[in-house]
Amino acid sequence: MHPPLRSPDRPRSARPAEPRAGGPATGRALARWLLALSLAAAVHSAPPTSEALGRARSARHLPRWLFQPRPVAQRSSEPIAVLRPPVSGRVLIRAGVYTMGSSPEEIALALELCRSEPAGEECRSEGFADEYAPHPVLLRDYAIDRTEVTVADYGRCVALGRCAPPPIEAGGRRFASPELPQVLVSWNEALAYCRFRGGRLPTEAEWERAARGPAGRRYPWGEVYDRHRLNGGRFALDPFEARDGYVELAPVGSFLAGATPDGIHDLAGNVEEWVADWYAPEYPEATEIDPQGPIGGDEKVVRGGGFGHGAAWVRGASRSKDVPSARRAWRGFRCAYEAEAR
Ligand SMILES: [Ca+2]
Ligand SMILES: [Ca+2]
Repeated sequence: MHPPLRSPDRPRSARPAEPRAGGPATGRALARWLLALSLAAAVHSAPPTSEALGRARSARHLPRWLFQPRPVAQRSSEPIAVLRPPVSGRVLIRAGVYTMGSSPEEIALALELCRSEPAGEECRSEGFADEYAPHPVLLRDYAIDRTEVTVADYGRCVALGRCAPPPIEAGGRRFASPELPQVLVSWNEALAYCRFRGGRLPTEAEWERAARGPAGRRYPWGEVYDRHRLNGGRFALDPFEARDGYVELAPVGSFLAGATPDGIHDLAGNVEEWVADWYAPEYPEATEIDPQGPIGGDEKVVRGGGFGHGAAWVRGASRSKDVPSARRAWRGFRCAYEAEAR
């Protein structure tokens, strides 16, 4: 589960670069400090059962380049603007079986990754126990957005009166650029947008299949973490990581080398993503067919980690959760569609 635990008493281990946009320097510093505190407050709280813990321990689609290329500054720290066509559209994922969830060995590796972070002494294996048990899942054909839903996308729905305007206060205006992922939306608002588009939120199983592929790779691009392939962060009092080019949000599709082989972007990092399912602290061991998650609950599943999360929390199998009404500056979503609706 993520986001990582963090101690407010821990000294700052490093200063990140200044944000790309925002208000006066002191205002930005305050905003970032508040965001860091908010990230810390959003710590996963529900420990898994001792039974789950014991087990954990023992153990396509052609791109449509119909748009004019537009300049996109790919790295905020470099003075070069990289011209590339915008990423858009959907990817069809064919029906098939894959293994959802993590083995005890994979959970142990996640813990190792966690312990390598600046605040690694706070890592506990129970933080990842909810990825257990690995189990076969059969999914039907479905389609999923290539990118996180953008501010421009969401704004079209707002303009038509079909979506609620996001509560962007003065301090959050830096999150309102058209090419950035839409943040500060509740689960219900995310669902309303996807319905407006003729879709729905992806199930947790669909999201994980999109990120891990049929063979269950660890990250969208492969097996090894590489901070240059995503907009991520770190497990520390100050979770911001600017060495990937972005302190906070990045324009969607900025990390071409971080896409899945079938061209789905930012499934690791940038914004963590709402999915359809209610949260349950463990998976069944039996084979599931097109699982939809529990029939009810208090919290919805969130996937993929955001710009404040490190290597362990941006794995394709990593899970998090939050109450449906929550709005976070590091959380967005993407939509899924029935295959025939493409
Ligand atoms: Ca970053
Ligand atoms: Ca993401």
